Amino acid sequence: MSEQAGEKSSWTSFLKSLAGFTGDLSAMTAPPFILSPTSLTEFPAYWCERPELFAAIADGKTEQARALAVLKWFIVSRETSLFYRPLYLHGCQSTLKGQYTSRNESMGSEKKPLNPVLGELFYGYWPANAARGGKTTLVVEQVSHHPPITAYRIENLEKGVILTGHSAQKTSFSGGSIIVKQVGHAVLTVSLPSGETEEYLITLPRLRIDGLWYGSPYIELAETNYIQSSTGWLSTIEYKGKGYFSGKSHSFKATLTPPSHIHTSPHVIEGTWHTTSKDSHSSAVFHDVTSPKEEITVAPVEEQGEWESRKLWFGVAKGIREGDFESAATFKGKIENEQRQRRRDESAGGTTWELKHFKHVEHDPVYERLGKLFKANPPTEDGYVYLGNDDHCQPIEHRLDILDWMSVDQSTFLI
Ligand code: HCR
Repeated sequence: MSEQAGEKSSWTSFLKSLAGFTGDLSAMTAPPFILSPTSLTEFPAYWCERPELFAAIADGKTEQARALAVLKWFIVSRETSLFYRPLYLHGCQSTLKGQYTSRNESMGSEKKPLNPVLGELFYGYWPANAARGGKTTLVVEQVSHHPPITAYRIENLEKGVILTGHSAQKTSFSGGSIIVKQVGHAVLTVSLPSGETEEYLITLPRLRIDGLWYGSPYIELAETNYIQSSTGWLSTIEYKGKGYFSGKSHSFKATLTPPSHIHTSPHVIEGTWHTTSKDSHSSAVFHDVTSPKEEITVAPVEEQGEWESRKLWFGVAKGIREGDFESAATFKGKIENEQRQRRRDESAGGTTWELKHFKHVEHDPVYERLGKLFKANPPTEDGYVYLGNDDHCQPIEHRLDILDWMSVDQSTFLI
């Protein structure tokens, strides 16, 4: 059988195995040519490929300006309002473009990322510069294996902007597409010069993996997600594919509405999230498909610890990149066996794996408090509190402030 025919038949069997499937897609065996050499623990870096936009949230002079800056960082390719010219001058694309279309650009189609092991870590940073102020750091930890849950923390402490979140996925197969419900949320905090802290609850959109029948899967975002500010400003972001608002793939419409005591017309921003958008408060459209994103800086593999993603998966990733799938499978098998043994040892010894940077809490009070304002569904979610515990960590006083703000019992962390 030719290589192409072989790929076609293994893809067809994969599709057949998907029919009627619900659950954890990451655990499913996929044909080699659809495998990505990158672990899912690296994905939170997509939140910050435009570190200027992340930092610029702190520069907004009003509640409205900051809410718009958060929305811009989250989605908008380029701002059109004169009010936001300074941000536009930095040149930018959206976090969504990185998260959902970058594999198509770099690898030809969406791929299946490596399924992280419990305790896997990914660290990196974007260096300080004049435009973005301080260094922006990223700490990621795989906090659960079954189901896979990834917790992350992004900080630009000089600017006082921090993002803490976790992400899991529930997948099902329907109408020829894979439907992925993102479980989890993120909380962005901005420390204001007044000493107050502004919070933003960010929920996550659903995604659909289309193009399966053609063997070239790609992501389309669906339904709605919200960014609720503690100041009352709310962004509602609706996603549609071809044939709806603009008849284009990756279309969205974001509406930023003021709190009830402010009487101003909402901002309505429409466009396609991987290219451009337009704000109803002005009429200009900007394009920004050429501006280069900034890759995260990561320590060389030789300097990484054994739990760090690129070190842990080195052999597997090399095999996938070089098309040597036998060697990739051997290395993968070794990691999986080692993990199984670890779990057996833990249950024999009556112990459980201890997380390094995060602590699980049954209820995230920020989700519950801000979620009420837009009737979040579900009304409550669990969360992961950041503990620090490494070179990237902040002074203990700051972390205690956060625990206090999250109404978490501090004594738990002071043992
Ligand atoms: C669904 C997905 C794993 C999860 C990935 C998530 C949802 C992870 C959190 C990020 O913030 C955003 C994100 C982006 C990815 O698009 C999404 C992945 C796309 C494919 C992958 C499946 C488990 C693999 C499916 C296999 C296919 C390609 C047939």
